[in-house]
Amino acid sequence: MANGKEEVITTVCSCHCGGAACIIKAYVKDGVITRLETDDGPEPQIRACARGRSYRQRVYSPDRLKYPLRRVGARGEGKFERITWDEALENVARELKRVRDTYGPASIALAGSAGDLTMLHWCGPTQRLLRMLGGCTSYWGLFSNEGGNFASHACYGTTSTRSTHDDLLNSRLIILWGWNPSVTVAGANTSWYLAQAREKGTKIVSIDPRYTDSTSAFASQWIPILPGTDTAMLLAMAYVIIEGKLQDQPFLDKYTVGFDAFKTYVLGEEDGVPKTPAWAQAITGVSAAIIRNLAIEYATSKPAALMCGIAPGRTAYGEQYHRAAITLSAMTGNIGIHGGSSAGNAWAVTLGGYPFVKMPRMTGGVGDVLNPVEAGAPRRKYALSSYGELASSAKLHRAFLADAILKGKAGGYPSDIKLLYAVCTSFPNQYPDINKAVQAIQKLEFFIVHEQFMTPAARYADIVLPASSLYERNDVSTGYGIPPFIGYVRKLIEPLYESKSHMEIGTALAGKLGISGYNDRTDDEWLREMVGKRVSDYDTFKGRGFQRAELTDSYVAFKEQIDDPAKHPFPTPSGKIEIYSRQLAEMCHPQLPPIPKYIESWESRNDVLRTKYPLQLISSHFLRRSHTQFDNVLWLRETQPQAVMLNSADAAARNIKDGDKVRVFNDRGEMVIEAKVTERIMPGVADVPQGAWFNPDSRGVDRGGSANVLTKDEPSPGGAFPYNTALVQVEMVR
Ligand SMILES: Nc1nc2c(c(=O)[nH]1)N[C@H]1C(S)=C(S)[C@@H](COP(=O)(O)OP(=O)(O)OC[C@H]3O[C@@H](n4cnc5c(=O)[nH]c(N)nc54)[C@H](O)[C@@H]3O)O[C@H]1N2
Ligand SMILES: Nc1nc2c(c(=O)[nH]1)N[C@H]1C(S)=C(S)[C@@H](COP(=O)(O)OP(=O)(O)OC[C@H]3O[C@@H](n4cnc5c(=O)[nH]c(N)nc54)[C@H](O)[C@@H]3O)O[C@H]1N2
Ligand SMILES: [Mo]
Repeated sequence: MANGKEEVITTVCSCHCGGAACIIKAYVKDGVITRLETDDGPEPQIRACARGRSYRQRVYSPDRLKYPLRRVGARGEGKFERITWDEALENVARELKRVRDTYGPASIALAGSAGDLTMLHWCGPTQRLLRMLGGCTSYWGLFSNEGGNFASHACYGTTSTRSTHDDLLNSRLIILWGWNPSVTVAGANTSWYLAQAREKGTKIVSIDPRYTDSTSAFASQWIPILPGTDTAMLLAMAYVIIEGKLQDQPFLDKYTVGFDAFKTYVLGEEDGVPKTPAWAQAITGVSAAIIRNLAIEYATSKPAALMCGIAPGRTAYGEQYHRAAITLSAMTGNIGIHGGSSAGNAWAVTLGGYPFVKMPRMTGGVGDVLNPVEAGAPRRKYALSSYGELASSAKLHRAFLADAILKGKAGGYPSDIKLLYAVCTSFPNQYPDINKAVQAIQKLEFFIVHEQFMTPAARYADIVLPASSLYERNDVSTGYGIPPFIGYVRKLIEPLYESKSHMEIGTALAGKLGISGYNDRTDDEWLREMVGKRVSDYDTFKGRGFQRAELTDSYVAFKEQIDDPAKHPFPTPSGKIEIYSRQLAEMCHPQLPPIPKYIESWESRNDVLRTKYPLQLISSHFLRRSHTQFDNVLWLRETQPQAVMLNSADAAARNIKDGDKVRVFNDRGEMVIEAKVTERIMPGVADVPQGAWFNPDSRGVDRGGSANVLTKDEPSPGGAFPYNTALVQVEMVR
């Protein structure tokens, strides 16, 4: 409304990050967002980070997609023509029908992810549409922590394993294991609680190949470790604890099954290899003395919080790391108590009784339609009993998307994919082995993308439908179910140009496809149903912009199970924490053993491939981006260059100086990128921050520095994406 008045509206930021639902105070005048600020109210404030505060730059970015586009050049060439919405929708509807009728609905695949961590406008509306059209090939495999999920299902029977992070103030020792919440947020205020813990004198230790911002701000000890070897260190810690009889045996006897089998393995009685600190030193690069000291400290500093990040689990056999960590927290009796940690994973959701968990989303509790393609499909062989619908064998693991397009049913995949519909995800950019994904895209008959910018995903599409931004539609954001609050995302301005929301696009396509009953409500009616009774009054919540949980104390995962095990068994087959899993034993998969074991990864330090590619690559999450999102925001770009982090010894051996242009390559791909030479990463490891936009030159060399030109599409047996397992070489550009 153009009345010259400036309104101040409280809303929240939401994007695919570890915060999501951080408070934004938006200034809006004459239908234009003029300024964004964040929470300056009472503590604990829910303050937005640099990304949230720069969101206006994203909304008003000159490269916002303005109208529907149809490809005119070759796929990936980036040549498009403007078409009308009507033409675009006709074209999409025609192709969806053609592919469904010619090959069957399973030939249509949905690629989806978060976009924003909101309830309504994500890929849910498209999922609903495709299911109503007859179904589609859908996916399983969380990019982030499928290894952690597998381990949590195996040991606890649930993935809801996390306490609220204010409980860290009750810990005597905090171990940040591959966890860098100063950058990844991990729930607004996690860093604030860590800062308070440090001020109180709590010892904080960080175990990470990199000296992270969290290490520098909070930790008094940094233990660099070689990627993918964490399980070996955890097993050696278990060895020290067993050797010193420091385990909490009454806890193990009362709440767990299978410790004896684990002990037999750790002591070497099963395979002749005692998992001693000296054994682990040779694998991990961490000295035996440091492993021994930390083990004793952890076992004798109760309550102690083993805060397990999920990056060490995004490795070739990532689930073993998570299972070993859970076992260690059980051995020290740190589960279900204030100041402890279940070690499930530091990103997990929280268990029942906590008001904002398991919020329904569009096609995730509300607006559900069953997927006819999955009806009657048998369970996947290696799915655990608590997996629910994710166990369907008709679902494709997302890491295999490219391979499945290339090989189809003949290659053992559930369907022959002819049409790909990507919403709120960056395929090929964020999927392992981009170069294979690019080949796969060429094989598709049709590729539809909803996008806000000309991203690598949009560049390969046949039709690009311009999506509205977060502040151009109403929604509700819960983040990952981590923060003790939810936020109302208020529509601040009308959708820019011709952009539309995902729900509007779904509704318009349903019309073209003759699907009735797709959407008979306003966005707010949907949201009101999703939020349900979780807020006392929906309109008050909407007006205030957020609601906090009324918690009288920090929430502790599994407290009920520990306080009253007879009444509250663990949701596992045995009712106890399963250090030994009979389910896994029955699967007979050598790389999914019933107790956690160290399995050396492919492309490890001992691989012969290392003569060619001597460095272990990891790809950390970057402060100035959420994955690919915000990469085009110039304010944020100024803060950090996209660069490969190299230890000065590795750089010197290659004659590389800070800021030099280097090639990073292996058999899967190659990029040219700046080098950041530093002591903040251990020798032998290179880090390319994930999420940069793939930008191949005429020789196919990526000039954007997108980590996935180097990664491999081979998930762990439990389903973890192995983003942090890859060997590379780095050389000066000649
Ligand atoms: N700013 C920002 N925040 C984000 C995101 C983002 O893109 N940007 N993404 C969000 C999402 S969806 C997710 S899933 C989370 C991801 O959160 P994380 O997985 O926790 O983030 P990473 O930076 O990949 O990894 C954390 C740390 O683990 C270290 N690490 C890597 N490999 C290993 C290993 O093998 N062993 C050990 N011990 N450490 C290792 C890295 O050096 C890094 O410092 O972050 C969320 N938050
Ligand atoms: N090498 C490597 N690769 C990784 C990782 C890693 O650690 N290393 N991490 C993995 C992890 S944990 C994750 S979760 C995935 C993330 O992978 P994705 O979820 O695929 O990544 P995003 O960048 O969030 O992609 C969202 C895309 O949707 C578009 N979009 C369309 N509509 C909307 C909308 O309405 N709102 C918003 N906000 N965006 C919209 C955005 O512009 C963007 O291009 O990446 C994974 N890839
Ligand atoms: Mo993620």
